[in-house]
Order: sequence, then structure tokens, then C-alpha cells
Amino acid sequence: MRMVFRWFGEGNDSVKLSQIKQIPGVEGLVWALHDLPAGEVWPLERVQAIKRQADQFGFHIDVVESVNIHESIKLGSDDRDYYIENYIKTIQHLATVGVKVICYNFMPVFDWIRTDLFGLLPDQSTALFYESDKVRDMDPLELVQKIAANPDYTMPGWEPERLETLKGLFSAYQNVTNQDLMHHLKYFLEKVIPVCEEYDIKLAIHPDDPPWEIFTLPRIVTTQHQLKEITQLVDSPYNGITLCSGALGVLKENNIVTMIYDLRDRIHFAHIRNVQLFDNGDFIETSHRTMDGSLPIDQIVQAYHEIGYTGYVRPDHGRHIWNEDCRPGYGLYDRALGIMYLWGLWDAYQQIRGKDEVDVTNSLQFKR
Ligand code: CS2
Ligand code: MN
Repeated sequence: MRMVFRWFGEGNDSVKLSQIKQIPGVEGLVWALHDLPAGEVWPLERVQAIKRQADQFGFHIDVVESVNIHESIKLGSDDRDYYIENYIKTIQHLATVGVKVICYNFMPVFDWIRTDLFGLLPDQSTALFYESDKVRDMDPLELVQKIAANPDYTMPGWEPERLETLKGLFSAYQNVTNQDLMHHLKYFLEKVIPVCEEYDIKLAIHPDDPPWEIFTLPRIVTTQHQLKEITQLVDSPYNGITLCSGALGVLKENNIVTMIYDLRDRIHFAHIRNVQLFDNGDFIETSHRTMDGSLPIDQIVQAYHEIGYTGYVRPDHGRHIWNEDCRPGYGLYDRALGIMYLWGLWDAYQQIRGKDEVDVTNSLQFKR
């Protein structure tokens, strides 16, 4: 596995590149131009500026998360071709700096949803928390205001531009079924995948978070069956997925280990994190350690090891620990601990299976 770390950009992240550099085994940054609204072409100069920043620390920028999809594409509106053209231009610009994977999602209106960015865990750390009753009773606008009220950081996928038009979007989606949404995804992929093949950039769709219907909006990236279906919409290795254990794992029927085996050829990016599930459908994110949550992170890493996974991996969200002042879910400390847990498991499986060719490319070993 190739370890990467999400970074929100200079002036937009509490975590410094010099700090990421000291986390063992991190070889690249997962990045995006977060200030650009969905649908805009990412300018070449800005993409190249990120490359220069990363180069200074010896990081690659192979993975982008996310190039967000304009709502017109998801809605199948008349102007979707214009936005697809823009997407293609962005792909071409990303190819110039060697990008290999683009993570994106196809969730209508919202990116991930939580009810509390600072849910309290028994050890007094806090983490992203989802309470089903609250979502059921809440007006979507209220939820958005709650998330947007986080004064220091805009949350990924919650660009103010998109949220301002929330009401209009809800009525636009009223008659869009899951099947329609799947067709719109197919339309998009049919146009974009040939370009990806030409520029050698793989697309990796991120599952819906949480993977069930919210506010009556359609949802199509929630189960193994749907992921499989998506990979067949355009049958190319460039049409792949981001297997996010935490997003998919809150749905009890989703078995992440089985998914890894079943979708192995199309997993281009792995998000690994743990969550604790409660009987009523609530969930809270926990440390990465298996026994701290409901997901078998040890078996998940083992499955990746067994399929000989050579793709990119990142710890997903982390808790807020040691009073870190950071973007909710994206502090330095707990994600770094998560990485060490993932490496610990990986190296142990490596030992057990007697692999003599241990990859030391990213070792921090002191060479004189
Ligand atoms: C989230 C998302 O779980 C996650 O990875 O933080 O914001 C994710 O980055 C997007 O849905 C991917 O498009
Ligand atoms: Mn994820």
C-alpha cells in the first residue's frame, strides 16, 4: 500500500507539510483546490503551484480528492455537457503534474453528513458524530447552517456557493430517481473515461456518506451491489472506486472485507477508518484500532495485504485529541496515530506471510 495524507492547502490547513513529512511512510499528498466551486476548470498555474509546494518536501501529488461534480451533471440538466467539458479540461491539467487518481463523489447536494462535529468520546476526545433522530427531524437548511457555523474552516464538499442554492436544488431533485441518477453517472463516465484512459488518470468514486437515503434525495453509491454496478457502467480499469471503510461500514449489511476481494481490480484508493455503530443507527468515528470501534480494521488491512494491494491508502478522519486546534476530522495527531496502526498491521502481515521483498522506498531510515 502507498500511504498518502490529505492536505487542504497553504493557509487552509492547520497541518504543515513539514509535520506530515515526519509521519513514517507518507509518500504523497491528497489535495484539491478547495476554493474553486464545482464545475470550474482548475487553472494550470494553480495546479502547478501545488506541485512546486509538494516538491519542496519530496511528496508526490498523485491523488486528488475531490474534483467535485457539478449538480447539472448529477441532475442530467441541459447544460451538463458544458460542465463535463470543464471536467475534461481539469483532467488534462492534472495530467501535466502527474496525477494518477481522482477521487470524486456522486451524492446529490450534500457531501458527507454529521449532526455534531465534536461528539464526545469516553476518553474526552471528540469526533464526528451522526445522530439519526436529529437528521430525521431536522430541516436540511438547519443542518447546513450548523455545519457552516464552524468558524475556522469550511468543510470539504460544503462550499458556500453550492449551499446558497439549496432550496432550488431540492426541488430540482424531486423527480430524480435512483435509476435516473445512475443513468446520469453513466452518461458522465462514458464521456470522461476515454479521456482518463488517454491521460492515464483513474477515477475513483467515493461512497455516499452515510450510505442511506437522506432528506429524500436519491443515493446510488451505498452497497457492494451498487459499487459493482457502477464499475460495469463503463467497463474500463479507469472507472474505479475509493473504498471508504468508514463511509460504507456504517451500513450493517456492508462487509468491507468481502468488498475488497470482490472489487479488488477497481479499488484505486482506500480510505481506512473505524466507526462505532449504535443500535438506533447513530454512529461516531473512533480511533483506527479495531477494538475501539465496530469495524475489523485488522481484517481489512489483512485483506488488502492478501490481494497484494499496491494502490493509495489514507487514514480517513481522525478524532481531535491533545487539544489540537484543527479542522474537524482532519487533525494531525490522530491521523498520524492511525497511520502507525495501519503500518503496524501491514508490516506484521508482511512478516507472517514471509515476504522477503519488503518495500523500503519510503523508509525514514537514516542513511549516511
Ligand atoms: C469525506 C468526504 O469521508 C471522506 O473521505 O471526508 O468529504 C470525501 O472526501 C468526499 O466525499 C470525496 O468526494
Ligand atoms: Mn472517506
